Amino acid sequence: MPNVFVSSLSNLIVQTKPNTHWHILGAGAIGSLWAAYWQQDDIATTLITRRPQSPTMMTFSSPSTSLNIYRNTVGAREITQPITHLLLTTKAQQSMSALDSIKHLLSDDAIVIILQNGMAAKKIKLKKNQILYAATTTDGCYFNDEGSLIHAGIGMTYFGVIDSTSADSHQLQATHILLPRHLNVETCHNIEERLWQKLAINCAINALGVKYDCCNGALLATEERSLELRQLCSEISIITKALGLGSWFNDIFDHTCAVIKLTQTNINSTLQDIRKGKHCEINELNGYLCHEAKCLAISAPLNQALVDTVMQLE
Ligand code: KPL
Repeated sequence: MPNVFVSSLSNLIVQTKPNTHWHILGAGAIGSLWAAYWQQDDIATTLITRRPQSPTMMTFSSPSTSLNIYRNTVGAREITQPITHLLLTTKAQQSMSALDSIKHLLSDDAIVIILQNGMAAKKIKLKKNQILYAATTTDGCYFNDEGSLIHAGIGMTYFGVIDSTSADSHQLQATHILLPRHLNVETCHNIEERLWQKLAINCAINALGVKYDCCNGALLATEERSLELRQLCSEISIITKALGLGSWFNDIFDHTCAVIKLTQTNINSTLQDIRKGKHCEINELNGYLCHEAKCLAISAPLNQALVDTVMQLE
């Protein structure tokens, strides 16, 4: 009865609080959010960043709590102990180089979770006994002007094994119990499809938001824009269906409208990057989709035009 064994083992681990130390590569809002929730569970965390700062206290608020958290950032060169548990939350285009900078520090049986937009997790190769998970989230969080961390939109995170040969479902459950208890995290047996769902929504919203320099809600504000969004969604649907993805991808326009209604006032993450003069994720979003379309000999003129528009602005 392996399941019973695993579930009682899980309880034991929860009760005795495993002595896990999570390193988080990428000290932006989402990495800091996970660090804050782990601290609530008394789990040690270290944020790895290119520009480490002296340890500080900062305020963290969510709809149900407000507390002071300890913020500990280090540069990769300062790490001397092996990294056994790693959460990677960098921008998609930085994931490979970020991971390369700490790969030599990963223990031989390290657990690595990639939580970011896009499909970069598929390109990552680890050693035989290291386990790679991918995750996708609808949590919304940001640093306000005073530098406090705000968990504004309580969402859902799914995580699963990207390469099904690298871990079994017992390992998935065993990792699940190590994740922050007060975040909504669920295991997922088809994480690639979940990542594609998020990618499809990002391909539909983000570049169009940049084109019109507007918040998400404004993409449905006129009939013309709504029609443009509908046509874009139908192009995304043709490509994703050709990739063999499931029935969710028949109604990308409806799913996108639902997300837009929930996030009406959001400035999407690509537009935020463009406004801040930063390198954005367009190549990992619509660019990646165009690449997949090309491999299938499908044309993707609407997505390609958006990639070109955003690249010019960048
Ligand atoms: O994920 C997002 C993003 O901004 O990148 C959406 C869902 C579009 C919300 O703004």
